[in-house]
Amino acid sequence: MTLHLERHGEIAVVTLDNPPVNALSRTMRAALADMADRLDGDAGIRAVVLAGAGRLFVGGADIAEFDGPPQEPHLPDLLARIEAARAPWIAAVHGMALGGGTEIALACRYRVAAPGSRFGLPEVNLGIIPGSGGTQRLPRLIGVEAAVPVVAEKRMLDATEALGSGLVDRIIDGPLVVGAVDFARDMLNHPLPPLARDRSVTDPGPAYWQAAEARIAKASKGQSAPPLALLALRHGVQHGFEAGLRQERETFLRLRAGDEAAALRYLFFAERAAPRPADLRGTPPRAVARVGVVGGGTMGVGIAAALRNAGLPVILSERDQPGLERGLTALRAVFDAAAQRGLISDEAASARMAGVRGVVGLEALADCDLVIEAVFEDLAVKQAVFKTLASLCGTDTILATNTSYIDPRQIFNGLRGPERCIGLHFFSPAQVMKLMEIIPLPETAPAVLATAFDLAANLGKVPVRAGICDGFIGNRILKHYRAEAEALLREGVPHAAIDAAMRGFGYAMGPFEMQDMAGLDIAFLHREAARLRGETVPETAGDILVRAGRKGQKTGGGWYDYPTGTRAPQPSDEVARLLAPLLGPARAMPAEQIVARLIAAMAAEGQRIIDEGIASTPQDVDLVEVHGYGFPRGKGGPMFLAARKTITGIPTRIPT
Ligand code: 3H9
Repeated sequence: MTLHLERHGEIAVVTLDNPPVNALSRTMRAALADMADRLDGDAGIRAVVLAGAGRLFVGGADIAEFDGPPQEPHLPDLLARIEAARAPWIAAVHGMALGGGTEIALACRYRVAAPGSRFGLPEVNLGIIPGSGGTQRLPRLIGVEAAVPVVAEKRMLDATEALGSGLVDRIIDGPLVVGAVDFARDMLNHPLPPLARDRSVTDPGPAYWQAAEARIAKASKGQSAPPLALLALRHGVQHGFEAGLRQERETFLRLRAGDEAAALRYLFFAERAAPRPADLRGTPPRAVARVGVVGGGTMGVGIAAALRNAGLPVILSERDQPGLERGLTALRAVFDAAAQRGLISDEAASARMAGVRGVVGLEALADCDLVIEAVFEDLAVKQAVFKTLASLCGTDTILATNTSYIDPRQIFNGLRGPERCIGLHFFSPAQVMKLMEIIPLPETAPAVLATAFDLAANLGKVPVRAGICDGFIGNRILKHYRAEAEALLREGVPHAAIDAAMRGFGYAMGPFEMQDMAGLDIAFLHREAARLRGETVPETAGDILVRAGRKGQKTGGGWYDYPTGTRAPQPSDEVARLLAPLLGPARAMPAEQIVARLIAAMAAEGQRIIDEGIASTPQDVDLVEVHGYGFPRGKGGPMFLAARKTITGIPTRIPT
């Protein structure tokens, strides 16, 4: 960490140099406070330009410090010190100013920016609100209506918008610091504008606040920070800067010390560690320019869409023309839906489809750098696909299977060049779900593994390496989650109560509702296959329902009834009758106890998975749950909760 000082005549240039993102760590804050004192004492200095070294201005406060108590000098005090400086400070922003980075710029007398630079207050992503005046200074500079989306809804302002709204005073084409020094010289001849804190702000009135409150509450899906960020901003608008600042700081400190912020910080660092496993450092990935996808079903279409969304040309292969037509139609529907929802333009939707070549058979995949198989989950079918591919493709074509359960060693057994084979397990819908389980074989070459991680990064996925076992990480835990839910059911807890408890915890749906949506038959067939292999798999309640034709929403009923045309679950008399012999006497159980039982079961299996080396870290297990299975982000993950013991009822020692 260094703070550089250069003098350009009467103008001082102070450059923050704290790689990788110039975070405002305690030492950086202390150095800046000392620098402010030093420059105030230097009568030859009439203005100070504050810039950042490297690829961005400032990425915010140092998040790594948030697990401990706040340490002096506090950022709000440093910003007040900069505001009180004898010579005006001018923030020169390039790349990004985020969180405390935007806040320090707001405390400066002026702001100049490089073209393309962006300003944001993404604190709510970390379960906190801006804690150094962002909720107070921004509305005073750009108005309430423009500030609310930035403060509470993660909206970023690019340099042009920032200039238009009054956040930025000048966009500097050419070298930023040179331009900022010129700007400073120009400004010496003008009276100083008021500081942001001293500017007036107009209250937009009750109708505006009501609408903003409703919008933000809806979008924040139970997370507490966004509505509280709005509240702090509103308090300052209605009660003055100092009162607003006090409310902001009090809220920031309370949230910072809470469980939700701890969970979100934990995931922030886990997500950044995941794409860069230590053992692959120094192993360059291979270039992937031509990708083939085998199978035009739901998974193949989703994978093809994810590849196209990342700009990769795709060859989609099906075994016959009708299958290919269905796949291409489904793929077009994905892009059209994205255009209809305003996520991409109509032209972009057409361009994405134009980058797909549909083919019948596997011959056209011979020249691909990577082929991802997403055919029916059947060993013999997958083996046949790869046997043909291995005979068509060179040994440098990476062959990947999207199996969700089958041992990839069996799928690739006996193939030429096993070092180019790997499992890439996407989650449905693959163009949406962030998780990608990467399953290397013992023979997989490090460069192939590195290519898989690189591909995940290009697709915007969260990669997690998994060892080989039944269901890898995610589906193995899912099995135990469902088994525990069924154990509760047998103890007499109604399945609707179990679903409601898990929804209350933060899942979009409970375990039984989820089975109804995904279909009960897949897991049933999986159990039946194990039974056929001679394994002892006890009859489950799910088996009873499937045998009665209740496979979920698609058959109009599973755990619940779904009267024609609805997706809203209704209690089912038939289910009650079918399961009556299996269930204990009806019993009420508090929701927290239900949640604790299910999370404990997940954490216990997660621990076994780590102990067996199937997952490398508890963080990896939690990333799988959060990004592949809908575990509520604000809760961190089962391993996080088990380690923190924040849920009553989770055993202090996870049984192994
Ligand atoms: C805040 O400011 C609170 C204030 O309101 C009040 C305070 C009183 N701190 O993402 P990357 C690390 S809260 C510490 O891979 P990219 C990151 O862990 C903060 N470390 O790069 C990684 O480390 P490693 C508000 C940080 O180019 C490395 O930098 N700010 C921080 O894809 C590279 O990160 C935010 O929420 C940090 N603030 O994206 C912004 N930021 O190499 C959070 C990054 O060891 N950061 N690191 O794994 C980001 O959104 C992205 O990192 C950024 C760069 C866009 C900056």
